[in-house]
Amino acid sequence: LREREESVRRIGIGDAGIERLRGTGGRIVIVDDHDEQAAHIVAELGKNHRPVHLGTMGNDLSSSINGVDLLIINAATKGFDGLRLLAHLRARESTRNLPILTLVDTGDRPRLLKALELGTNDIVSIPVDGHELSARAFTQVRRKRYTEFLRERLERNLEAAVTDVLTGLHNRRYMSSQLQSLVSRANLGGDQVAVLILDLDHFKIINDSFGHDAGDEVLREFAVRLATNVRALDLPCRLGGEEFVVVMPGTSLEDAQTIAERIRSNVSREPFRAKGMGEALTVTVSVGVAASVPDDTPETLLKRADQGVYEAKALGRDKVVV
Ligand code: GH3
Ligand code: MG
Ligand code: MG
Ligand code: MG
Repeated sequence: LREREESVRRIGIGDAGIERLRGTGGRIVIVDDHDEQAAHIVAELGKNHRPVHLGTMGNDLSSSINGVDLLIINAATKGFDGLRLLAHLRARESTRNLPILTLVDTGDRPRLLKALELGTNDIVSIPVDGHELSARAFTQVRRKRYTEFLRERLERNLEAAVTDVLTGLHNRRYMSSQLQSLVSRANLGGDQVAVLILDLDHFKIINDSFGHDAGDEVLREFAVRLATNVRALDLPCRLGGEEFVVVMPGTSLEDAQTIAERIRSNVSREPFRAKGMGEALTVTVSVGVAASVPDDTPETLLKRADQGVYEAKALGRDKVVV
């Protein structure tokens, strides 16, 4: 294939214009050893000041295809078999969805059918009508752009669905799903899982004294301290309000208690600073700790940790209770 690619003439117009690819233009690569026709295609696609970047297949197929919006293959090149190139691209994971427009001689039904069968996105007959080619090419580019847009939006939404908006920690939904599978695994003889529930002390006073925005800043600062005082595999989450949970896979009650104590002392030792608060403010947190026992459910496990929070509050707050 490499030899065949090398036999394809270069008709590119250099590397300019990649920055201008957004909008209706696109990065289009033409595989055609018919000079005149290739020049005609280049001229048509570049009309109306469309920011088009054109190139030809290089020696390295994967790098020359990287970032390309549309490939135009002449199925009737002399140098090599365009349909084999099409088949090759469709067989590879990285190029399976690459938009491809195939040029087929008018009346060459076998090649036309073969190209469709191999998965070309569209066909343009030779001799090439510039307007038609342009319309079909940019339809493919727009479709690709829109597909990319939808995929990016989907990824953002999926991430948003498991992230707490205020702090960037995992949210309750994520915590529940992770805890569910960790508890199930523990019950099947897997590693023990521990949880901490952390509830800021007298948070209402912070809000009432300094305002809701300052309260939010305290919550964000607390989230940072939480995240930086747990281990890499631990999952710091915000349930809502001033209530947080850390899910700790493969952790004993004793180890969880040590980490809880580390968080508690870090929080009370270093005063918090937030905009709108004149001086730094001492914040404290009450923590309940529990580790899974046989036949636990996420609910029974969290209930024990919650009981710890309740007792910590009763004992005067700023405490860890197992
Ligand atoms: P305790 O020590 O018993 O936990 O007292 P507390 O004041 O922390 O507990 P309480 O549950 O009475 O009050 C929690 C307060 O948290 C009340 C509510 O206004 C505030 N709050 C809840 N969600 C948010 C939030 O997202 N941002 C801010 N700034 N405040 C919040
Ligand atoms: Mg409360
Ligand atoms: Mg509280
Ligand atoms: Mg609370």
